[in-house]
Amino acid sequence: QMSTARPLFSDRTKAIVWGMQNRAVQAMLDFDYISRRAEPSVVAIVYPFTADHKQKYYFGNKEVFIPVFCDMDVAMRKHQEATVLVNFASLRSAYDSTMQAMQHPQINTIVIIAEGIPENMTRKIVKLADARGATVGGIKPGCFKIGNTAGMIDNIIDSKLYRPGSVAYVSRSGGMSNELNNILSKHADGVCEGVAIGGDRYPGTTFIDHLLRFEADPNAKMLVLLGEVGGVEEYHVCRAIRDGLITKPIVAWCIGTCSDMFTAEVQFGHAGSLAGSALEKAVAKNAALKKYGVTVPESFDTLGEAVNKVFKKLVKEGKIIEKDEVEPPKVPMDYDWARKLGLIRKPAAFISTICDERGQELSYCGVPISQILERQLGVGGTISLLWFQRELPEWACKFFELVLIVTADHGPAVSGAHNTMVTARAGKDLISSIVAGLLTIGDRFGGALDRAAADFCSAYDRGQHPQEFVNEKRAKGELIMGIGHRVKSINNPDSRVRELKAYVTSRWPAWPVTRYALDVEAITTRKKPNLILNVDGIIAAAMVDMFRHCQLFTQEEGNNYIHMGTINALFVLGRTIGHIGHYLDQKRMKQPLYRHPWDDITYMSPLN
Ligand code: Q5B
Repeated sequence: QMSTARPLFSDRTKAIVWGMQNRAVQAMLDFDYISRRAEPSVVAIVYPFTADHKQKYYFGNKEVFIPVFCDMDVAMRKHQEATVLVNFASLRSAYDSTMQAMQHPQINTIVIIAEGIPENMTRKIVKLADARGATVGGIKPGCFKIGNTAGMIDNIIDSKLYRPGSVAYVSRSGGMSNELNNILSKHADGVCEGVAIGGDRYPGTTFIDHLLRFEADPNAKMLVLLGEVGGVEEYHVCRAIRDGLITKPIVAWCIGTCSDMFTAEVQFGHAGSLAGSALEKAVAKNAALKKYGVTVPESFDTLGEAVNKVFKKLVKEGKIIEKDEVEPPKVPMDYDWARKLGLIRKPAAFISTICDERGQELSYCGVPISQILERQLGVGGTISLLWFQRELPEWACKFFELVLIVTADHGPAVSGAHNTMVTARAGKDLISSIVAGLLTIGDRFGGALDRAAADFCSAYDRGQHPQEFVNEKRAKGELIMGIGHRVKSINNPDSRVRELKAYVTSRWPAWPVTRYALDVEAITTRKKPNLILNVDGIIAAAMVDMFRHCQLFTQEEGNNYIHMGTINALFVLGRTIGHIGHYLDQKRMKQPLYRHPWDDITYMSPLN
């Protein structure tokens, strides 16, 4: 169905790729570069599921932009120089996109990669293809490479596909073509052009289409056909030889000669590789080819030797003049690939030791989340892994959860909640509003935990009597962190503190620093009833005891955690829950912009 003389590809062939196949496009550009093409072979990409944009690729070590169009017709109109469509559409959309492409006369070759297109659709495509070539893969060294044909760049270099040889071949599939690329580079001077027509029962083009093209191509000095069991295409080749349409020497082999060893009919991988009659068997086709003067080896294993024999003869006859090998330009290796191969290393900008999301399953400090759920480690266990990089005992994890519950909120009047509400009512978003609230956390409000922990444990470690500690603080004019509350007192006890104290004193293996803090409270409350051990203070003292008595931290590690700001984090985390609640509450009730009433502000000018 194809014009016999028309070459499919030249070193100026331009293609449009259907589908966001970044690797395949880059592989084509890498091939172009080592083939010393002046320009990349891919001029546009069609991808209906995106807006028009430009995609970056490398041409050698230069970055180039290739336009991506969501509409194929626009891509064709803007790139009328494109004559090839490499269609990576899935089996569901390959038919429609191919039919659409065939409405553009500029396209003379369509490469369809999808497998599994229904045969009735394939036949319609083949019928309409008329004088166009449809293949699944192909390569013309020095000129053009279709998509992923011939594999990775090192394979292409190894098979010398960056410069033309003298042998043109046609095969069924990419895998078979790869074998030939290798064999022809080792046993002859390499490939002049190679095409894989696909393993379908109704291929877009046939062996004879390409062999007739190769016959007309003065650069193809010898031909290779790698067929397989199934179909009768090889007999068309025999007839063409008989009729003098093919005169160049051919080496051929049909794979699947072992099919006779099976009692039943066997299908070999490809849809078309099934012998429907004795004629379609590989053995019969090999015999027929041999009868018509084709060089047919004893087996696939000796295909290379057969090629070499014919090649040497042509060299001897002066029909092939071997050229000096020229090194191809070096394609810079992709960073990711080089790293995978262990060829390069680079100091990482960040180190992370708590979480890994790269594998199949997210893990927190090495524990997969499915296990965290299965073992019911809960939010406390998750904090234990992500904050402390170890699995803390159940009593500690439950304590974290208890802290989150009791610190989640303490009414709309406290600084944090107030700020969150004012911000929400000013029309700000959730994050701005909760952050506005969180920013009030500090020594006076909710953020006294770290300093309370540090002060209580330092005084305890120094063996300082609680009274001396209170006196020292007073002498220095410092407030005792973790002591005192605006509304709670011994007369109006804080139930949160009571709950936490009950939990710690019943579950902790030892709680000397908590004991010490309670002794301090006994002294301060004698001075003023509101100078109680507050919620910050009890959490702080309990955390010091946890670090020291769970047997999972050294003293130094425990102290480091205290000085890092870890304990305040518990209040921050808990109170975030409440701030979110206040934000949603204000939004739900569509509360207007807040303006503080004048009568609640005393205006005093220093000049009055
Ligand atoms: N005096 C908490 O003060 C508060 C003293 C003290 C020695 C002290 C104050 C304080 C340390 C920081 C701290 C966390 C500002 C508190 C929290 C979360 C919350 C909040 C909520 C929630 C309260 C009156 C007299 C003065 C002071 C003396 C006070 N504190 N002496 N050590 N620690 N504590 N913060 O009531 O002789 O009269 O001059 O800074 O632990 O934030 O619910 O509201 O969940 O949201 O304003 O629970 O204690 O007392 O400053 O008027 O002082 O007591 O020197 O003595 P007040 P002040 P004097 S929990």
